[in-house]
Amino acid sequence: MRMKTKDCFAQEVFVTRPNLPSIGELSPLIRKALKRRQVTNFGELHNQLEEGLREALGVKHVVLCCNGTMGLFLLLRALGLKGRVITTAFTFPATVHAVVMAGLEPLFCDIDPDDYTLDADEAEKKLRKDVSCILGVNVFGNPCDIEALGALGKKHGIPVIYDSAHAFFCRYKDKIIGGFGDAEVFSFHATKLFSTIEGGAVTTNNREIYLRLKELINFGIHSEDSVPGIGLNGKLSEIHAAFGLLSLDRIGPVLKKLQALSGCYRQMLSCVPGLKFQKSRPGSKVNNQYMTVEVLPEEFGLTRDQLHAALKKQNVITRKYFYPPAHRYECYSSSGFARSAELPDTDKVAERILCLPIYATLDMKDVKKICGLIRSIQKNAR
Ligand code: T4K
Repeated sequence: MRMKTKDCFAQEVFVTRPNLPSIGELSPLIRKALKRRQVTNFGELHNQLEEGLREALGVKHVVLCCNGTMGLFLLLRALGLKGRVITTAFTFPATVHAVVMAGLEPLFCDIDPDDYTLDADEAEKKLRKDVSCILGVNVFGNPCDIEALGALGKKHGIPVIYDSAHAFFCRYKDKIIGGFGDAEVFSFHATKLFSTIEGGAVTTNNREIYLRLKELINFGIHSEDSVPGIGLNGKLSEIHAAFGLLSLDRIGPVLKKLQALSGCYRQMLSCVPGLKFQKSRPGSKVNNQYMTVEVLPEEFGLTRDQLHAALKKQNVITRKYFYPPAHRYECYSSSGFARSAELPDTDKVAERILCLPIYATLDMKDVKKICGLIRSIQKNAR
């Protein structure tokens, strides 16, 4: 399709860009760490960040770690699980790989086709004796059915944990995400609205889980003379913590900007036939870190892949998060848990989903231009 030159972007617009502090903001913190010569292993900035997050998320314990994947893996280990873990295949590879790496087997349940979170009814139907945990993903910041999953966990005496990689500062029933279930895991990667560049955290109100994790992220060491756990190096350095402290300071304006950009997308795209937005769970509040649309090919006139390619031609780099879904990964093609998975809604959403550019430094006029492009691509589709 031909597009007027003025409609195109001269430079690529990515799905996201990191929120970065200036060198002027960063250097006093880093200078202090260098002066102290304590640059990792639970230094002062690390401890300040843990304290700041405890307060911001209203949770008793925060364990900072080197990335969200390590947080997930070590949390699963800390829980001492065996057998199967009920989870979703509509997620980033980290979630399912962490389960498998922890020596556990995923038991996939389908997602709700409107909000993309784990279907709690299906989880209940699939729950069997060898299931030792439920791992929900608060996908694109939309909270799972926390009440239903919590009740299920309680009924069967198994822990319920959340991959909240996307859900920093999201809310469920007026409570901030971080203190739900037995524990939650955040990613603080550079692509996240709150970032330590690489990093993550496990949050919990359970002191036992906290104490076990604290050891596991430090090689399983309890004291100078005692190593009771098989742990790894999952620590967060002072340099990363410095980024986090500065990121925490500016969270309010970032959330406000993302909300405005998301509102603009929704307003300008709601009239386009064949585009469906993710539904939020009633009583929840998302952080708008992701701007997703589902492309319904019959009505839109093009498939998701065709829209993705058409936008790429105009320098708009969208992403197909999360395609392929985990039960379709090549690495699991010989695994029974993947081959036996029947997940029609997961497959359908994964085939149609597209993440549009959204980040705090994106101009509103660029969002309007992207919406204009999508509208004209759709109009010309037939
Ligand atoms: N659970 C869930 C549900 C997750 O989504 C994730 C991570 C995890 C667990 C694991 O958390 P971590 O272990 O990562 O803490 C990115 C992120 O790397 C990943 O953290 C995130 N989810 C996932 C959704 O997105 P990619 O492979 O898409 O990254 P990449 O390099 O293609 O970056 C996306 C775009 O961001 C680029 O097109 C350009 C922009 N970008 C990226 C980087 C790194 C920049 O502008 N600057 C940068 O420095 O995974």
